[in-house]
Amino acid sequence: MSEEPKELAARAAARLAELTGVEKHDVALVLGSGWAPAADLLGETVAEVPATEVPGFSVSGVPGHVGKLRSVRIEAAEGARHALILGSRTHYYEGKGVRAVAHGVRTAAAAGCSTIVLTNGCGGLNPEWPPGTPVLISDHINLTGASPLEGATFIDLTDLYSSRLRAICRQVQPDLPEGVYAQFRGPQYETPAEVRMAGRLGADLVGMSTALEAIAAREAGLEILGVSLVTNLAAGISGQPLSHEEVLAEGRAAAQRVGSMLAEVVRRL
Ligand code: 8IG
Repeated sequence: MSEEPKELAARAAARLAELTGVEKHDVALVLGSGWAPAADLLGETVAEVPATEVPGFSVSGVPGHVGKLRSVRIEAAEGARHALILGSRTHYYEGKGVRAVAHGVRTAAAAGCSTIVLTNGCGGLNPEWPPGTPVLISDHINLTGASPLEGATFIDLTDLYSSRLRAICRQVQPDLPEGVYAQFRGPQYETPAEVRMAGRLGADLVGMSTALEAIAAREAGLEILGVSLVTNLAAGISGQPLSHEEVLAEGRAAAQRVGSMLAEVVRRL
């Protein structure tokens, strides 16, 4: 029988403490498509560890997803914060199962984090949000048909994306819009009809990662901040076809602005 997810996460956290020399982390950040450059703006890198040296992590097959775990020190008024940056995320569409998808989040909790910042690159449905617009996730619609939870785990998902943390973000950047994130399984982008469907269901953003991670994070007891970067207008919204290269380029351009905002948010947690 395979190892239980919590036990694997505990082993990963112990190895991470060993490799980084940081016994306890306070906040974890999962950096999605195009967000990697934001890591450099967060603070002082204390240690960088290839994800492959930590139990349960595997190499990502997606260009732009860096398979590194980084410990970053962020100076704040009340003392330093230790941020754990998860530069490698496993997507559900990779077919490695929901345990692999949730492992980073569970490791963050086992490493001592009480807060997790889930970022992603996504498609936007609102034509007034051009590529490069950061959007706070206010809620999600899980269209994957999957769950990271096993067994009769009837957890509550009210205020899943913490209104307290969203308010802190808006102290830092008052004009930040919020929206509902719909997770599709992927890896193909949506058809225009699927994007219209998502809009009618109440979605403002479409992506392939964050909903399943947020569910796992809530189960693990983490307070969750979700921030999407609109890297492209969703299919059919602009009439232009989607390209992964465009997505990466938008992320790089926006990383500067959004990275320093996130650092300031972490200082205020
Ligand atoms: I970056 O348009 C990125 N990720 N589902 N749709 C979905 N995921 C995405 C998109 C998009 N852009």
